[in-house]
Amino acid sequence: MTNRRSFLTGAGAGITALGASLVSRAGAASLPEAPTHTSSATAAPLAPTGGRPYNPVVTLNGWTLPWRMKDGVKEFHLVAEPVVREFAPGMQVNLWGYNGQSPGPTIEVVEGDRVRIFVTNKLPEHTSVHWHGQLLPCGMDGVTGLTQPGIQPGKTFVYEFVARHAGTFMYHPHADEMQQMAMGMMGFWVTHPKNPRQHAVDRDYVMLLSSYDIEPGSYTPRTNTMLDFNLWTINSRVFPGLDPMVARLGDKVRIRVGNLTMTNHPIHLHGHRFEVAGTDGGWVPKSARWPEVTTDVAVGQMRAIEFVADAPGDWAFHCHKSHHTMNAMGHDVPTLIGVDHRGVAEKINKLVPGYMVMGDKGGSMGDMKMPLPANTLPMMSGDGPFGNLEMGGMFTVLKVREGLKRGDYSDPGWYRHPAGTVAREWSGDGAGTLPPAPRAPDARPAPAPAGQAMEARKPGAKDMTGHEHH
Ligand SMILES: [Cu+2]
Repeated sequence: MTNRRSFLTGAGAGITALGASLVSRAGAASLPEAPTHTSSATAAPLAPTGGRPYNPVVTLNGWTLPWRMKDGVKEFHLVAEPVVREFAPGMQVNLWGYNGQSPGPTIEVVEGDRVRIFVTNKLPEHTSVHWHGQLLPCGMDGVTGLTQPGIQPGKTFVYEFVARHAGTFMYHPHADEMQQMAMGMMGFWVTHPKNPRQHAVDRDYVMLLSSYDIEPGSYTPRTNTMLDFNLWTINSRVFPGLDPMVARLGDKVRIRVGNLTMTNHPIHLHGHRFEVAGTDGGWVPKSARWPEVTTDVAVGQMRAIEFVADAPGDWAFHCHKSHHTMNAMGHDVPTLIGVDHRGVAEKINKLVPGYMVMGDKGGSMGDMKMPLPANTLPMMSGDGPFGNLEMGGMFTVLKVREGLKRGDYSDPGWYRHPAGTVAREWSGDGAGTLPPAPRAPDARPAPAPAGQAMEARKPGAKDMTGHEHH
């Protein structure tokens, strides 16, 4: 398998065949190999090696699972196991995933394919795989206790069904779900149309949204967290660890997003209008699509957006919840904008040399270089061509360039703006001699002068002058 794959970076490093070592000799004779992948680089699209032709997708900072064809059935082998995932350079996390990665490898098949998936459990507890969105026999739905017993540690189960309709899907455990998904167990699934010209695009990116609660300086998510996650990831990576999505000027681009976090994500793209072309149930008829620049992806949903990359540049692509584009932070802190700390800081500095006032001018960390615990990331970071991007989490960049080669996904570097097209400091008449900004008004009531009692009035009550208030 390894020699068929080429990588944007890493040249195939990180793939090893586990296959036979996993199972008994008798089992090995019938089990397909289970390739693993430990690099967090974006793998090149995996061209089909048999069966009906299709246009393969690109899993951002991920990869696609190779298969073998046996008697007309596409056979895959997933191994549920503990993995180490680099969220961004400087932060490694202990997760659970499939075949060496979280998320697991993307599975790509064609409408009408008969698919057989072997699932080997190398976790310390039972698991199962639910094929989210597929129309399949009930007993293949992967719900522990309802449609099958859990797959015990060391055991291999086999699922088999026909991929009945084209579209965007996911897979994840339906066993001890809160823990297993909080540890990163999930993967993407694309069923391509029978006719490769139908719904054809030039570039087709896929990503899963997941979230983690990892105390700064530690390596393993807290899996009992219900809502208060502190790392919001695309394919278990955070900015600046996410690769850019690259497109050639004029390319038709699809981005498929699946949400397996515990909250919704309004996904926003700059500089372009897109249409939601696919949902959980399949393709949206052309007459029912409408233009958007942000689309909300609710919990458990998939959305496929499509647009023509008609604007050269480096365009932000991100979740619009601003705390989802930051990395881990202590957030039990008051808002200090407008508070005058000067006297306080001087006093504290006598006791604690080096004390730094934070937040009185806003939250920007742009100029601060604070010591961080080991294995964590700055809250807002990422160097851009104009300085610190002050972003983290669910953020990456769509890079649209003229004259790229078809199928070239390598990072073209930062956009070179045509002269006179970049916002700049105004230096006309009067610049530098502006009056100081007025102080912002304060919503709190002025304190009552000493010795004078405060009067409270109820709406509708008569005041001392006899007028009625409304
Ligand atoms: Cu979000």
